[in-house]
Amino acid sequence: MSTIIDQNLVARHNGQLQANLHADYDALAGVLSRRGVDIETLTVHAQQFAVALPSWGAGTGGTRFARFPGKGEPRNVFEKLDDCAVIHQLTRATPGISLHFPWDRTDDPKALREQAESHGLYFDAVNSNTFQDQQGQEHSYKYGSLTAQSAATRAQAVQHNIDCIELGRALGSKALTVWIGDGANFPGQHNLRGSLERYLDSMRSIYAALPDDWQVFIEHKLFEPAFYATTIADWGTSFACAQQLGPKAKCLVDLGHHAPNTNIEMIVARLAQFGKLGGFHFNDSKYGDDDLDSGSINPFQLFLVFNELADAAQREGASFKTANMLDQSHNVTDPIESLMSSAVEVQRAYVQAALVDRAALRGHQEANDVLQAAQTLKQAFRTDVSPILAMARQRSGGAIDPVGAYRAAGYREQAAVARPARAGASSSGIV
Ligand code: LRH
Ligand code: MN
Repeated sequence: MSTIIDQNLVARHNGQLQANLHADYDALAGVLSRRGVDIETLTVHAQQFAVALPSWGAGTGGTRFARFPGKGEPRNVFEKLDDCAVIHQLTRATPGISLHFPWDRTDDPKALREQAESHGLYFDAVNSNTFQDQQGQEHSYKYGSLTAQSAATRAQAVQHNIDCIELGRALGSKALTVWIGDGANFPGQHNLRGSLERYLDSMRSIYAALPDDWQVFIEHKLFEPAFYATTIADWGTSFACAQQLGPKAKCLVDLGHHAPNTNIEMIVARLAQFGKLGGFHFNDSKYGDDDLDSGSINPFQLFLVFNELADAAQREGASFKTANMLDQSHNVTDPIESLMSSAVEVQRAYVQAALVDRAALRGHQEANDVLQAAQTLKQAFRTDVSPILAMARQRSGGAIDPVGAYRAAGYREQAAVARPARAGASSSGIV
């Protein structure tokens, strides 16, 4: 596997941190063994963790007001891939990349696949885009895409999704994520039932085009860009549609797509119970779809989501799998640093959830010992598993301190030289 950053530099950087890591690791091993937990089991568990990177997160993001590009912005999908390779080289937790079409369209998927495989990377779910109009596009999506009144517009949107499946197949992907912004801004603008009937009709055509070993993920979102009624606004609508479509249709939970204070871990438990939990777009938010770094605002919620995944895995065994992806917008940080620290925060929640004493928890629940039940969860969340995450990275050939090693390597400065900034004022929009 070829690496982008000099692996000797990473080894030297690890060398400076080795002794402290081992001291912290041994101390934590002591704490956990008093709880009857073998730290080595958790470190192996951590090494098995993987979360896919959003290609669109490799560049600086923005809002409708403005986007302030950083230095050395990736200018095409191949440079986004290089940046993702750096993130995986240092965290060893992000082997998958989720592409977005047409933002990542390429005429040479073979070369893209070869570049990815040369860095030990693969392509996770691909994302279609019928929430923007492309140059020369015949029918506008201003009034909707898969739910548009115009049959020609719907057909165009369906065909785009089928094209995404074809491109995804050439790249080795096994799933399509369909998020549409379709909806209404005014009561009366839409017949609410009619728009969902048209959605299902369009999705049936997309479903029919799925290869046997593929899945389609329906991504719900409460609002934005529609501000009165979004066609796929919540997990209930997404679930009902996935049921209607068939076994290859599952629901994708983007953590930022809910009203404030929504109990997202309960949505996860419900979708898992009914066999329709397909995957996640991890991020964090305080108000709306803020697309902030995972675990940066509400790490306890992230832990509770993984606690539900651990419960489902205990019930269903190794066959229980979800497609885990990040979906974030990095407006004021170096995207590579944010994606590295976010992948580590999601991995942290995954390991903390494995620390939950599930037998004790069930005992307290069955005995209605409310406080002990709550404390059993909190004990796992309060446990600082950083030494386990760092040891897992080091044993997998990564960096004990990914951001430290990245900065020491001067990758961003080199990219700024190799990728001269495009002149012109700052634009707006998420990418
Ligand atoms: C919609 C969304 C969706 C992507 C887009 C970049 O808000 O979460 O997953 O297609 O962001
Ligand atoms: Mn998303």
